[in-house]
Amino acid sequence: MEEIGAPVGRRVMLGMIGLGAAGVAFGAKLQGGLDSALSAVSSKDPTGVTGLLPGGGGFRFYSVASSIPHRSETDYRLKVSGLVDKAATYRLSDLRAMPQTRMVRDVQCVTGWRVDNTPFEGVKLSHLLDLAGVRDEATAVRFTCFDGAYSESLTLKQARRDDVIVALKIQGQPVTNAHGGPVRLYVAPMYFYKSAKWLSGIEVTKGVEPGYWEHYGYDVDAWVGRSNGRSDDST
Ligand SMILES: Nc1nc2c(c(=O)[nH]1)N[C@H]1C(S)=C(S)[C@@H](COP(=O)(O)O)O[C@H]1N2
Ligand SMILES: [Mo]
Repeated sequence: MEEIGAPVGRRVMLGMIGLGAAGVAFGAKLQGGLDSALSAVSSKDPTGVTGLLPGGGGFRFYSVASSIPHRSETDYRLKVSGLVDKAATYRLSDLRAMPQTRMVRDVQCVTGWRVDNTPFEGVKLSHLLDLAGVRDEATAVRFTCFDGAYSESLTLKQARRDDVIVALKIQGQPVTNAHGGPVRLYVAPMYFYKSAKWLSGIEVTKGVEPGYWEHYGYDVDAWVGRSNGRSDDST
């Protein structure tokens, strides 16, 4: 088993360099478009892209897109498709009517910042997969976002874990627009880059398709380690 908390490997370092470059590019555009809550971008931040949000509960803001995409409560849609028997498109009200799971876990970004004991609430991804009826030939799930830029993926086994949810609330409040609202993914046992913001698509696929940062060298299997409430093995 790989050691947890070991120094970041070469591939992760490459990923961080990629993050820095993208962050600077975004940082420049950030000044123009975003609301005042986001203008407090920290110049000390090595990535250049993060800022502590006032009232953000210790969260920083990340986006690879050049502006914050927005969907109103009524416009929002989540499409479940791919290798399933029953593809479906859900509204926010549909998701709210499903069984809700609450869990309190640590948020850990691969660049180092963390927010301890953060309550997340939403629908288990496994519930949505069960409703869709996953076909035998499928082995993975791909997530797409309405920012039109980001994507992530998990193996089906990872996706079916109890601590992977389609989150509607963070810290007891609806997920804010900046943090990926109205709906984002939360993959508790993995680094936060797996937790796709502005979730708009869940596609069941034949194999794992590496996500956005994984093209820059981040690990596809992004386990944080046993420190985050995970006591089983990492497969
Ligand atoms: N759509 C989208 N999701 C994303 C990202 C992104 O750039 N776009 N960044 C990821 C990374 S690296 C982190 S640390 C978290 C940051 O979430 P926050 O902005 O709510 O703190 O979102 C993850 N999900
Ligand atoms: Mo991150």
